[in-house]
Amino acid sequence: MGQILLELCCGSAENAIKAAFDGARRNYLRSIAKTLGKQLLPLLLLCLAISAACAQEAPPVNASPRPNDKAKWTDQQKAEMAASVRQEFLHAWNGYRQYAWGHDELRPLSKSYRDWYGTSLLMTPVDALDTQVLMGLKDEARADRELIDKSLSFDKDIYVKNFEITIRLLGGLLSSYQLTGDPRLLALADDLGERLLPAFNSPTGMPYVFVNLKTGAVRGVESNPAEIGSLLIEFGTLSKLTGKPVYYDKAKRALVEIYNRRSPIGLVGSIINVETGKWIDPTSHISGGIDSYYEYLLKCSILFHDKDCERMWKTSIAALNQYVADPTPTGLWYAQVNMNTGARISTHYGALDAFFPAVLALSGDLDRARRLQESSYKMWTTFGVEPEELDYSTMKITYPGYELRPEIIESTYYLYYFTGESRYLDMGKTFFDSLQKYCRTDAGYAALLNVETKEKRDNMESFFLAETLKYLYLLYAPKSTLDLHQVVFNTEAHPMQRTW
Ligand code: DMJ
Repeated sequence: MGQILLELCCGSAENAIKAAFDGARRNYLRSIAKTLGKQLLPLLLLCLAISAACAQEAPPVNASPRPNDKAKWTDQQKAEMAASVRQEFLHAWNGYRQYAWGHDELRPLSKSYRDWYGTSLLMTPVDALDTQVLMGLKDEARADRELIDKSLSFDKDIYVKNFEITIRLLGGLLSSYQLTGDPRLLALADDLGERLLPAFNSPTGMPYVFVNLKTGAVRGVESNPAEIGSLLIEFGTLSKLTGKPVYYDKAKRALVEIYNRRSPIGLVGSIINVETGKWIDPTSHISGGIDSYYEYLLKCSILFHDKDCERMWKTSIAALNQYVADPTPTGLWYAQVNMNTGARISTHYGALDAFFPAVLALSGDLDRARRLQESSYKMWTTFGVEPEELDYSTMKITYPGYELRPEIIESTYYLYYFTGESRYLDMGKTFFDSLQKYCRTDAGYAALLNVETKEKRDNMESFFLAETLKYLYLLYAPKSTLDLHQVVFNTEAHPMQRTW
């Protein structure tokens, strides 16, 4: 009985102490005690005492920031922000059109282009198309679709990264198909899906890193949970839209296989061999290399009503919050720990980790989502732009670049959607102002080599148009532009609709 009480009361020490000192709650407890009789009172008092003891042992935690809705945004102000973001999207797209048309990416400083595999797969046009549709850029979307129809071919003797091609191209083709109804986009997605399938032919079912689009040959046995477990939104949607179960089955098996190799405390590591199924690096975290594995567990449970995914998500988030979450006196962060013991390895957090408040918010955990978003915001405002990574115990930068990443803005969008608090509109403005101030060039937008010196890098990743500016636009656009209750975004911000 004592043990049950202890677990009951220590389950959430923060909530317990809040409740214990909350007046309304006290009255509620009093009325229960009155109703149920005096025998229960000692039990309840014991419970409160244990709660308080547990809370004292827990590390101090910043109180959840409360909404600062004094300076509410008017519809007019939001519309103006959305229009400005749309304008900047056009600026970047026009740079691509002028200097990189038909290629994968714009080089915004040298005003040239880059192709990932020596030949173009139209990464930027495919990644950017649904943003154009959502922004109502009809002429741009039409020209983009014509380019894709005329020049995109996957019949190429090149080894491509299964994960990147899936989230950017397969995801982009599918969401644009759903938004436009253009059957050519679905046909391209189906062709691409068939060519990627051989990647899954490993002894474990976990995909190889690279697959040759023409021959189906594979290579790359050392992979990670994100690249193995973030394929089901795209392959699953393709499966539903084409009626071919093989796509769903292969991607789902990969996700389950990586989950099945979690440690006894429920965590996954950083690197695994897809042939032997043995972990090579047991470091667990929520950052790049693992991040979207967690995201897809939750999102696939929503998009496909997949009960296995729901169960796997619940087990995983409990382990993450028990061992990886780090509620410090300066705020909530997520650290690096050993997947088998939970022992802390380092205290790094960065631009990629900043996706997690979005996932927490989507899961209904607004308290942690808010707190973690405050930490991400601190990471951004400390330097004027967020670094790729810092050590949150010292706030010293460990990787100084900024790749025009979207995650912090993605989380801002989710938090605004679920709370309606104007704090998140304010945050979005901070990000937009910094982007314009430090990353804008006359040909588009450039990554930063160093967020302290603000020196630029000759790179504009396709996700800047697919994600960063899309989430920023949706933050201020009317809700009717896209209702988050009707779609699930893949990890490249391509919205999938459940039409089946
Ligand atoms: C994108 O390609 C995706 O969001 C991926 O999940 C992580 N990295 C980039 C953006 O930072």
